Amino acid sequence: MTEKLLVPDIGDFENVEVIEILVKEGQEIKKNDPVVTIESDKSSVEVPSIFSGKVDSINVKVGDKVSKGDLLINIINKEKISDLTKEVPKNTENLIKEAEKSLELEKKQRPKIEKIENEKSEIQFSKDGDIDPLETSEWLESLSAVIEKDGNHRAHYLIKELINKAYMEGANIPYTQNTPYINTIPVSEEKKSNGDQNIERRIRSLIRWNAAAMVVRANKKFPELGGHIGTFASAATLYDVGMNHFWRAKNNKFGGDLIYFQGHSAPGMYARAYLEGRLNSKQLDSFRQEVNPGGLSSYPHPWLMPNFWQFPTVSMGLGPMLAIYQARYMKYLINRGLIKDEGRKVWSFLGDGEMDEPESLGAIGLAAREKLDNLIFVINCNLQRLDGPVRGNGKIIQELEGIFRGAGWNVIKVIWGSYWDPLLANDKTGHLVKTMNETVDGEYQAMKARNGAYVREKFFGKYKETQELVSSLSDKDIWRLNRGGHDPHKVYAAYDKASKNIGSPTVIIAKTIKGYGMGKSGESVNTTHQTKKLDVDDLMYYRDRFDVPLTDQQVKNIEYYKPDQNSPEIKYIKDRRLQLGGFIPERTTYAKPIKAPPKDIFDNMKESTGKKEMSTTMALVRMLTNLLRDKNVAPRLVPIIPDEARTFGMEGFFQKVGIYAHEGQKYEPEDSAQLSSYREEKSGQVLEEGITEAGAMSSWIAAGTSYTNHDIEMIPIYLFYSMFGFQRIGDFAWAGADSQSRGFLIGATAGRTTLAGEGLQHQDGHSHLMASTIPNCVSYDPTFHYELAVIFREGLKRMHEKKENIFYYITTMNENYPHPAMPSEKSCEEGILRGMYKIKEFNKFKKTKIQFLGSGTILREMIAGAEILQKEYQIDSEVWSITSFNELRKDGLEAERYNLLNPDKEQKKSFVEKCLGKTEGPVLAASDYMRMNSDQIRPFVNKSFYSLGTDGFGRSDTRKNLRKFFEVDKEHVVTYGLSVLAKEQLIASKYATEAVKKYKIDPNKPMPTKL
Ligand SMILES: Cc1ncc(C[n+]2csc(CCOP(=O)(O)OP(=O)(O)O)c2C)c(N)n1
Ligand SMILES: [Mg+2]
Repeated sequence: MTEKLLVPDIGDFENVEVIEILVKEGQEIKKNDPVVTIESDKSSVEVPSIFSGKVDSINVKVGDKVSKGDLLINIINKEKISDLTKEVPKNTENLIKEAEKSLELEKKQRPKIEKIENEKSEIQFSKDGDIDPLETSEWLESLSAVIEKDGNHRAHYLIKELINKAYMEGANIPYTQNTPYINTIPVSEEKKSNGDQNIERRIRSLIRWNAAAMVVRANKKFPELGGHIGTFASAATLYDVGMNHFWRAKNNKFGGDLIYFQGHSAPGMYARAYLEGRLNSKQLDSFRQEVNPGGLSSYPHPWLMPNFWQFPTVSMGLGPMLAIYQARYMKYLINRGLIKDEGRKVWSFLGDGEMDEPESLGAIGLAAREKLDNLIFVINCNLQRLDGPVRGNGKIIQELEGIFRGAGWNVIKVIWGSYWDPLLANDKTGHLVKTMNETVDGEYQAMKARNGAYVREKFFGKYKETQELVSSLSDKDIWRLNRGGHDPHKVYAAYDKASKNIGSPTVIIAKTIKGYGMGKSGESVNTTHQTKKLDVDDLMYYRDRFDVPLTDQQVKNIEYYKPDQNSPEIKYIKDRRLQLGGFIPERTTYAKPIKAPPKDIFDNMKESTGKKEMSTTMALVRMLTNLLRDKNVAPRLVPIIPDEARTFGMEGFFQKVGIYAHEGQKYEPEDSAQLSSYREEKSGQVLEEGITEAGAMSSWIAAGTSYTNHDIEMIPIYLFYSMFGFQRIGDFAWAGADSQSRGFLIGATAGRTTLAGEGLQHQDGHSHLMASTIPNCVSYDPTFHYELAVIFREGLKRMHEKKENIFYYITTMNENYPHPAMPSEKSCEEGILRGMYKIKEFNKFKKTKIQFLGSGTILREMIAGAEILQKEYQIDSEVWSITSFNELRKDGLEAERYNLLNPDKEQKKSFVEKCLGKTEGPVLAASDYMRMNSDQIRPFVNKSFYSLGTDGFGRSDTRKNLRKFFEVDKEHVVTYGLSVLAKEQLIASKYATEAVKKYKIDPNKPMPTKL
């Protein structure tokens, strides 16, 4: 029977234009196949069929205006579906089922309530302030009985219920997110390592030594090189346990765990790679000397060591956020069925000082919300940052515990080493834990800078109970009481628990000593961070401290130590890595290229839009819609939006490809009956990030480096307000570039006068200049839809087919205007890509000529100005569309450099010179950005050059008024054009003077930069 496919509910729009018919009469179509594309002035959306069948007749044509209920096509179908609203969007019932499924799964994954056969904990807490000790002990006994009989979880449940009850009865319960200042994992629950502890310690000592030697040798040679010893010295055990037992490398059977190393601990990774035979001593001697090939980079930089480092982390705060979004992206790929779920983990190593960065904590809520149990943070709490203590008057570990617990993380504190276990077990009165709780970090730090006697006096001496506790220990014994982060048993137990945790991310907060083992030259002293030179005595101490088998003379020579290939140490270290699948860190890629879409995919964008007006943002969204029909490209697109989809007219994507949500959609959206309803789905494609540019950028980097971290090439397209791009998250962009991310950044609503009403904080007049600071960023400021299409397709080809390590920054605007057809000259495409081509020539009078160079929306002002000059002043001109001043400058600089270095060879011409060399008249250039943007090509123009631009603070007003204010409207183009010609003595100056009057321009108005 024949069914009528009507225009569904499209929200508040009426009379929207049909811009594409996607089916033909007689064609067999399936349910959900797109039938037509309709476009309002804000967005374009495909209308899917709600029936399967054969297209009987098409009732609309391109250009028709339609509203809800209008007939689109008749379909001869087999199954009858009567109620339209039931079908748009897809069956809500399915969504609910999916959500229920995920709830069910979660329930299954939840750890079973097990009775844990704990030895009765011996740790007790001081009873200060207890008004009824008997009653307290009764309650505590009851609790112990519950733990004994029904396990920890039951006890936890009862406590929660008690708290709830007290709260409802009006009790003012003090809020606490903290547990006592002791290890989270009780001794009885510690999983023991099966590694050879002696040999691991020897290996660790050699790594420590070689790392320190590398830094000291470099600085002995060239004191300006710098480097850090203290950071790795504090973290060596944290890394070693991971390397020997937990971190699985990528190989042909497994995708590999991803480790974000703390930037300043890089020397330790080089020192281990040296023992593993991956680096030689010559390379170690090139630490921080990278200009010649083979040098080792100061910190993790994939750009500089592309086969070694995976993640740039040294700019504090970027690592934690990138790691969170990496873990989230890994789940995204799994949930979209693009990679297998192999239980891979993301580990991120952080400094306690680094946690001060807002970015470090900025996304921890997301990690918990998305249940990222594939993520493990390890915070190395050596209690110091660069200048001094992190929290001298407080306790960083407790502070972080509270923050992470509050956010919903699984928190594992590793504070005390095994030597403390018997003391804690004997702490019958609770005074030891009380002292631990009361001592602030400044004291803890000072104690480790002194000696055992000092610790006895200051720490254990506080209470007579604690004094007694250590009365049988010598000062040396007290000095040996170690911190958790230096105890491989405690670290192993924590890593083991973290790796098995289900349903939430884990943070391991480990207490260590900065400069561990460096003695008076560095251990726990405020200056440790910058210690990079050790004198002979210090080196001898370090050797003895870690039993490194070097003679005094070898120590004086600061020699590296590497045991023989067949030594047990080298065999062990290699065997451990073999067991874990290979070496870490290592950066490889086996991703297959994505075939760029056929040339004709954007053909419709090369035609004129006639009178129809459209913004370049809209043109871009149209292009993306086209791309979603290309079978190679479509599944690889990762559209990323920080809560601006509607601003950019992208809400059609919600239905078409869905919003990624790891739990699916547990609710029926308010707009469920509408075509562009808000659809969240487990396999959704859009990353709708909410209002976090830093988070969105982190997702972009994760997707843009997918080709190396997951061996699958993906195409991230991140759309944002251009002002909130580089300016807001420039450091992430720099790290993305270092990571060799490939993908598109789209600075939408760009241009200081084009985004009219939004004002000073929104109007971008400089993002292109910022883009130009990143060497591998290719940037464009196109005006017309065909320019955008040519640029975008080339970007796909260069990045994702040819795998060039570049990324694209393209600005798009929200001003609607008609778009002409692409000029037919063959050279046009090359010009668009290289940065300029001639778009118009006014050649009627052949007397006086001027060259206009414009980009973005201001090109249109120039074309309009050129027309006025022709019509009213008989002045000819050539108008050039500048798609990228940045690209032109790069090309110009290269030609200039070549010419200067090769004065006797044939001189190269810059592309600017090739274009403008033979033209007549002076040049006037303008864009919707600061003059510096167009001034970039000034050195390559062999004639008088003037520029206009939008220097100064933006402000809200109409586009017309703004362009007048910044002097980039057509009237100013005319006036300045005349004035330039007068200055060049090509016309009389009176024309310019008259124009100033005619257009009511105030020549005495201050520079807009001063207003
Ligand atoms: C964004 C940023 N700001 C400042 C620095 C300079 N810096 C390098 S290390 C450091 C102190 C780090 O302390 P912490 O995070 O505790 O690491 P630790 O070396 O103690 O392990 C600082 C301020 C940086 N690398 N990045
Ligand atoms: Mg620190």
